[in-house]
Amino acid sequence: MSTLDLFEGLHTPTQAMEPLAQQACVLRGFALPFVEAVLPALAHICEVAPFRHMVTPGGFSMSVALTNCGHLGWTSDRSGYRYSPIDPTSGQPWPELPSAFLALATAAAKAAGFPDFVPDACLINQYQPGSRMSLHQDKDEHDYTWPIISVSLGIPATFLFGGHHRADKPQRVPLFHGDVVVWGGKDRLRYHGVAPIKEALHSVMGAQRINFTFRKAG
Ligand code: MD6
Ligand code: FE
Repeated sequence: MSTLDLFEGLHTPTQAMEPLAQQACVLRGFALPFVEAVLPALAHICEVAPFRHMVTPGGFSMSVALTNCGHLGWTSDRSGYRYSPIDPTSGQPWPELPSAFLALATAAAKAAGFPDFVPDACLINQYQPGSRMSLHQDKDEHDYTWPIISVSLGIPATFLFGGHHRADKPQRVPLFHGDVVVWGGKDRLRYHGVAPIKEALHSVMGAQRINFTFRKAG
């Protein structure tokens, strides 16, 4: 029996779902039943491909530290943003997408109305107090028909969910340990970001927020 089978049927359609837009929602606490299986897999990834602060094309170091797992990893340097099968730090392929990650991502996508989603990339972000992510669109993927699945662990964050123009005033969405945000379809290219993280301590994760964003990039 695979881990995927173990998680099958764990979630009921009565899951608390908060709409953000027509094809975007928050699934409160959706990741909680997966956390116990996800954390050891995360620890392994961090040994093989440690968190690092990447440099933007503009020459600034990102306040969020990141790593990846899955076939493709998102990277940034002076020459631009891109997906690559190779971790530029190690010269090796990114760690495989763990089965517990795959189970979580596909179950969340299904619950949000994207039953055929299978990710090939998982960008893992580590936010420390003061880290932020300014408003941006996720535009480096090949095919925008697939949604973005964003999983929050650890200390709280305020997710900024905007419109199709940078100047559109974003909704401010509090996110807590175990929450999952899904955006796809006509909402796939909305601007979004994360407000500066406040000092806090989480009983399991400590003084950090970890975010997974699952994509189909290739
Ligand atoms: C979040 N993250 O951390 C949302 N996008 O809640 C993102 O929107 C994001 O973390 C592109 C690359 C990395 C990210
Ligand atoms: Fe994003």
